Amino acid sequence: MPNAARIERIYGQVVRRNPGEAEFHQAVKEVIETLAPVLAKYPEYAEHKVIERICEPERQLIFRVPWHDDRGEVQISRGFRVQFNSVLGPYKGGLRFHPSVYLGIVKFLGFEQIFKNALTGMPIGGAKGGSDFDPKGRSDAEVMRFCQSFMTELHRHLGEFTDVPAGDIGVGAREIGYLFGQYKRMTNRYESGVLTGKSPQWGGSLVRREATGYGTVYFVEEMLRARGESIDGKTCVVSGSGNVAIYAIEKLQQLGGRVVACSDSNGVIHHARGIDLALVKRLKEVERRRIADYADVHRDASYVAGGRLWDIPCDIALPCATQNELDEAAARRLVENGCTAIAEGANMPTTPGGVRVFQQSGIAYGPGKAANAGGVATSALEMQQNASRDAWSFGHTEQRLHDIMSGIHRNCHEAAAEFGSPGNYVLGANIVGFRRVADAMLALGVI
Ligand code: NDP
Ligand code: 2IT
Repeated sequence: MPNAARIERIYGQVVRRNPGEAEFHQAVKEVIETLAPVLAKYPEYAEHKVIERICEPERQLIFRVPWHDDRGEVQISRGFRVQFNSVLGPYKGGLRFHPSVYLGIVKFLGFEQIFKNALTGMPIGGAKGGSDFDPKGRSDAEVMRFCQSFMTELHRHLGEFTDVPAGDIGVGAREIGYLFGQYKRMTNRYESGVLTGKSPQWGGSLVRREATGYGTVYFVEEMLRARGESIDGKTCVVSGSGNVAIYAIEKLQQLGGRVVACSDSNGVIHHARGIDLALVKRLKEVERRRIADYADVHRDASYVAGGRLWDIPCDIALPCATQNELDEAAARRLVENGCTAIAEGANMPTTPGGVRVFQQSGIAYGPGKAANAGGVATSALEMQQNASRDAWSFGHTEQRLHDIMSGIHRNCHEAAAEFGSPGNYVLGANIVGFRRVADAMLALGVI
């Protein structure tokens, strides 16, 4: 069977076997539609049904998470962990707490995570999890009780050699603390390496908080360097105002970029003079407020509820909020306005139509599984420190992150050229990530 037809058939099977999971279908399609030239060069992958096996998670957990709210009422949330692939190492990937979470989102994220983690070159498999629990407006005590109930069920499936969760949307150091506390209590073990994204005060790695945002900007730096350009003096927009967005803004500013806009799910802040990052950090990290409040402090900034961030002219755009936040029309707008580099801090933030626009325009486009891999790579560095009972300095860890991002860029760049599409980081990332997983699957037999 011709390889294009084989891939089409596999995609059809994925859609039929996983009904109603649109994001998962989208993520699978985006990867496997680039793999025909790989199957042509390495027929053993088709012979051993490697793609078919990769598309089926090794294990999927769905569980009840009952908890008491502050009024004493019982609430019932749904918990998920999809342990997708463990040929390269223990399952690894974040937990997302957001009301939109359902199996299709967890599976898309877990599927992406397999290839992203392979790209880092670290010994980590792919997984994702989370809950439809909405932390917004919940007290610390409610978040703690929820996390304790979530871990009471999940702990039996985790372990430093089995499955190592971390943060994602709605899960940061506070939640990781409550989750770790309950894991420790349930197992009677101080097993630091079972979760990453811990506070550096009790086993976390320096730079993990900054890693995804910093890494995304390092990836931009490399893409621009390959074109003889740099970040210095460039106008930038960053979507979101959470963990990834904040540290992407910080690194852009350190490298001379002028960040003029950021957002949250309610609206957009545009500050032509440059975003005041200390204020964003205070509002979001300390006071847990909305980005709208930024405009109360800076009267020369504008806040537009439901605004369109991607309409703001820029040289560099970093989607750092959520999936499918940048559609075809937005992509056209960015290109028309002269944007020359996009890197995805978020997972799958660009719709397939948007990706086509970027690819046809020839601008530098770094897909999430390469551009945002710095977060999970630094999680793997945290695991390494925990395993050796060591704690590295900020400078040393940041240098390791920088080297890992340069390496990912180089590998994707070279693979794209090797397979006849120079500059196509989508192709490069998919091929490098896939081949690492596929070769390990061949070596480990039919499992
Ligand atoms: P946070 O929870 O810290 O921040 C999320 C940000 O995105 C907030 O500004 C939030 O706005 C916005 N957002 C979330 N959901 C939506 C939505 N449905 N529509 C519009 N805006 C939304 O999460 P992170 O910064 O950690 O994660 C951001 C992205 O980066 C996600 O795609 C995540 O998967 C990805 N990522 C994260 C990594 C990490 O290490 N944390 C690693 C690699 C990728 P609001 O407050 O209004 O909800
Ligand atoms: O999407 C991601 O890579 C993450 N949310 C981080 C995963 C991790 O294990 O650090």
